[in-house]
Amino acid sequence: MSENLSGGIAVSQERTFVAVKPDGVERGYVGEIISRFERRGLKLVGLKQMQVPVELAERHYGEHKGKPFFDGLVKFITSGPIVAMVWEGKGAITLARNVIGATNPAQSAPGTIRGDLAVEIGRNMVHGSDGPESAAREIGLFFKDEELIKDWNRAVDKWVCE
Ligand code: D4T
Repeated sequence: MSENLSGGIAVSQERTFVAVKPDGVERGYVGEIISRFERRGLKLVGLKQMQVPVELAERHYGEHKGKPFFDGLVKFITSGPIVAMVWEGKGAITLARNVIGATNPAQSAPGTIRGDLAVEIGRNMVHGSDGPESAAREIGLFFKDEELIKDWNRAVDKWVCE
C-alpha cells in the first residue's frame, strides 16, 4: 500500500471491511449506509449481499468467543442477509469507524450511522474493522481476491486527497 504525506502526518492507503448487518438490510438502509461512505470519499472495491454461515460468523467474531453475548451475536448476524463491502482510501479504517460511530448506539455521536439510525448495541446496523490486522483478516474471510477491484484510480480521487 502506498504512503502519502499530508500536513506532515503520514496516512496510508488502506482497505477496510464493512458490513450492513441483518437489521440494516431488514430496515431498508443499505442504500443510505453505502451512500454515507461514498459521500465521505471512500472507494468501493468489493460488494456482495450474502447469508453468513454459522461457521464464518464464529470465525469473524472469534475474539468474543466465551463472552455472554457471543451466542446471541452469532444468531443475529446469521439471521438474515448482510451486505459485505470493502472500502479503500487514505486512513480508510479509522475513517470508516468514524462514519459508523461508537459500538453502543446510545453513545454514538449524532451524524454517525449508529448515532442517527440505531438504538442499542445488539442492533447496531453496521460492522467496521477496528485495525489493520482485523481488516486484512476480515477481508480474507469474506472475499476472494478476484472479487476485489484492483488498481482502480478514479478521476475524482485528486479532488478527494492532495
Ligand atoms: P462490530 O464488530 O459489530 O463493528 O462492533 P464493534 O467493533 O464496534 O464492537 P465489538 O467488536 O466490541 O463488538 C462486536 C459486536 O458485538 C455486539 N455486542 C458487543 C453486543 O451485542 N453486546 C456487547 O456487550 C458488546 C460489547 C455488538 C458488536
